[in-house]
Amino acid sequence: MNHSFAHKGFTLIEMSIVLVIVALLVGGLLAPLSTRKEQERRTENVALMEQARAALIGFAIVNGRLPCPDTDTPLDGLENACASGYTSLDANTGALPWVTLELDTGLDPWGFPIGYAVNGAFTSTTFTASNPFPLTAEGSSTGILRVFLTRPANCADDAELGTVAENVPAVLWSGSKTAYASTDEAENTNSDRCFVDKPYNTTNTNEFDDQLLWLSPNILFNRMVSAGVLP
Ligand SMILES: [Ca+2]
Ligand SMILES: [Ca+2]
Ligand SMILES: [Ca+2]
Repeated sequence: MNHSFAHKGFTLIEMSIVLVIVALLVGGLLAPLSTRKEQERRTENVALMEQARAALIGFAIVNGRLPCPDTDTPLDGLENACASGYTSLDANTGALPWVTLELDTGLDPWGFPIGYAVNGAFTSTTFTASNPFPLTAEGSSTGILRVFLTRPANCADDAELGTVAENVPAVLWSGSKTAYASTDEAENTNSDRCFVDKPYNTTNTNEFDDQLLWLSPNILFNRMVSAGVLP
């Protein structure tokens, strides 16, 4: 009796094996799905920031200057006043002034505000012969926004190696999905004039998923000259 009964259904061991196989299959399918979803967000984020960068150039052509960051709490999307010159390593950092730029949103695909830093020299309302467009601001040391491959030992040191970009008028960045505690990501949230941009990395203690874009002073200069808004 017992013998034939045992073969009418699954034994506990058989059930366990089936459950393990199902769990493995579902897990194997879900992992690539979440990876793909994350990659979609990253692609969408770059498109958002590229749109913001284009809006910055348009704003500069119309107004003869770049906007200042939004620094209100809570953010209202409108630029706040920023310093035109620099006396320290502090930068004009805050959030993208998306309302001032007439953009749909100032949030990245993870729901966090897109960061925006601007060199105050480019927020001057009028560039004249005595106040020229600061294409060659390199060397004045303070106030110039710079992007590095890894966190510089000294943000003030112009001789730091691994410079990706220097003398950029504006930097846009997103912390993306995770606010990692890596030192390179910390460089992007400490409100000074130095930033880090490097390849996506999920290795423990060296994580980096921030996304950055910056405005080339040469492209901005070229577009403003083409539009006839520089002296
Ligand atoms: Ca504001
Ligand atoms: Ca991050
Ligand atoms: Ca920094």
